[in-house]
Amino acid sequence: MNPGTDRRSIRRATFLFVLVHCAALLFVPHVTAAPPPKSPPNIIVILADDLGWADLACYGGDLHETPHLDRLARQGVRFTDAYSSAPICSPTRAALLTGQHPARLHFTIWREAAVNGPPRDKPLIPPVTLTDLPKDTTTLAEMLQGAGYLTALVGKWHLGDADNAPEAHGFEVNIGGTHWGAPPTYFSPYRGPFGRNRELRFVPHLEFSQPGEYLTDRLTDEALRVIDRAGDKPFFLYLAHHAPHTPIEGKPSLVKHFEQKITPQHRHQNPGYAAMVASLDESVGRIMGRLEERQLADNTVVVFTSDNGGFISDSQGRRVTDNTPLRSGKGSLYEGGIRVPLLVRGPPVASPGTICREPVATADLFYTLLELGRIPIKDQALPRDGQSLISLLKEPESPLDRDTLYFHYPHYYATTTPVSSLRAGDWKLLEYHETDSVELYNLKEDLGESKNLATDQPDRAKNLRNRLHAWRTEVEAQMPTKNPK
Ligand SMILES: [Ca+2]
Repeated sequence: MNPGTDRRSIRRATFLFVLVHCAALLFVPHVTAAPPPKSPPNIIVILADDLGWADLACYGGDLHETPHLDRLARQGVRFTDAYSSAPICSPTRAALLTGQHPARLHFTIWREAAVNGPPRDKPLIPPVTLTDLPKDTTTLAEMLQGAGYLTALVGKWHLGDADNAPEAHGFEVNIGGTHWGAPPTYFSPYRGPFGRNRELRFVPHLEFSQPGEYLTDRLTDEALRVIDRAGDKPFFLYLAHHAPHTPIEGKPSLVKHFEQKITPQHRHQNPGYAAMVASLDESVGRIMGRLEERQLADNTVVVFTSDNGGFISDSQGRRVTDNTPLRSGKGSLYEGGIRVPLLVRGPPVASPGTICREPVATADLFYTLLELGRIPIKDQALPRDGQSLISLLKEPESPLDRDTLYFHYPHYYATTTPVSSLRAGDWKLLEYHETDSVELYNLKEDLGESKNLATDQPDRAKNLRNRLHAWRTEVEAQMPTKNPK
C-alpha cells in the first residue's frame, strides 16, 4: 500500500461524500424538510492494560468487585470471545488505531523491547520490528478529527517517541501519553526509578498533583475535563488506563478491604491487583455518571476492553492474576494471553444485556468506530484486517462474514517461544517456530486448551496450518530466524 495514495483517496472519498450530501440537500422540498440530522455519537474507548478475561465479575471474577462494569454489560453487549490483536501492549494499540494487523504493520512487540532489539541468546532470533507507529499510517483519531470530532488521548500511548506522539497521530489533546509502557508508580508525583535498570520515568502533563493522589483517579479527572470541554462538538475520548499493569499498587483502603475478603477458595488472590481493578471500575462509574449528568449517555458509545490477557507472573512476590479457565497469560497465544473482556454500550445496541459469542478482535473496533463516526470506509484503500461490529451490536447472534482470526507473535516472553496461531470456528491451531510443531484444540470442548488433537486429526491440522502460512505470506509477516550460535 502507498500511504500517500491512501491519504489522497481518503480525502477524495470525504470530498465526494460531502458533495453527494450537499447535492441531496438541494433537492429536499422545503415543505417536507427533514429534521436536522442527529450529530454522530460521542465515542469513548476505555482500554485497560493487562486486564485478564476472567478479571471482571461479569466474566466470572470471584474476588474482584466491578459493579460499574457489570452495569455496563447489562446496558450493552458483552462479548465472550473477544481477542486483543496481540498478546502484549503496543501492537494491540496500533491495531486499534489503524485497523491493521500488527503482523502487517511489522509492529509485533512492545516498544521498549523493539528499541532494545531482539535477544541473541535463544534458539531463534526474533525479527527486528518497528519501534513507532509510522506517521504515514492513517489513524482512527485523524479520521474522526477530520470529521469534526474533538480527539483526546488520556493515559497510556506506548506507540512512539516525541516525534510519533499522539499529537502526530490525530489527537488534539494528549494527557499522559508517552513512549513508556508503564508508570514508575501509581501515586503522585508519578515519578521515580522503573525496572531492573532503574530508569527514571514520569507521567507527563500531570506535574501539578496533590500528595497521595492516585493515577487512575487522576486520569479519570482529566477524562471528565475532556468531556466537559467538548461542548457541542462530538468527541472521541481514548482513555487508556495504566491499571492494572505492574507495579501492583492499589489505594491503601481498597487493598485492606481485599486483604480481609480473600479466602483460599478465591481464584484471584492478589489484594493489590483487586484494588487496582476496583479503581478501574470506579473510573468507569464516574465517566458514566458524568455522561448521565450531562445527558450525553444516549448519544455516546462506550467501549471497554483490554490490550492483552492477564499477567500471570509474580510481582513483588505475589502472582498478579489468574486467567482460569483459560490457559496461560500475557505474551502467550493460548487463550489466556489474547482473550479479553469487551463491553460495548450505546446507540447501536438493540437489546441491552445481550451476550455475543462471535470471535472478534481489536482491529475490528477501528472499523466499528469509523462507521459510528459516519466516515465512509467502503471506498478507502485500507487493508482490511478487521470489520465493523455494528451488525453484532444490533443482532448479537447474527454471525460476521468471517470465520478466521489470526495471531502472530514471533518473539519470546516468560509465557512463550515464537508462535503463530489461528482460530477458525471452534478450532484453534498454534504453530511453534522453535520446534516447527503444531498444537490443535477444540475450544468448544476444551476451553483450557489441555488436549492437543494435532496427531488425532492430522488432516485438519494440516489444512489449518496451510491457511496460517497463506495468511502470513499475504500480510508479509516477519519471521524469526535460526540462531547460528
Ligand atoms: Ca498490556
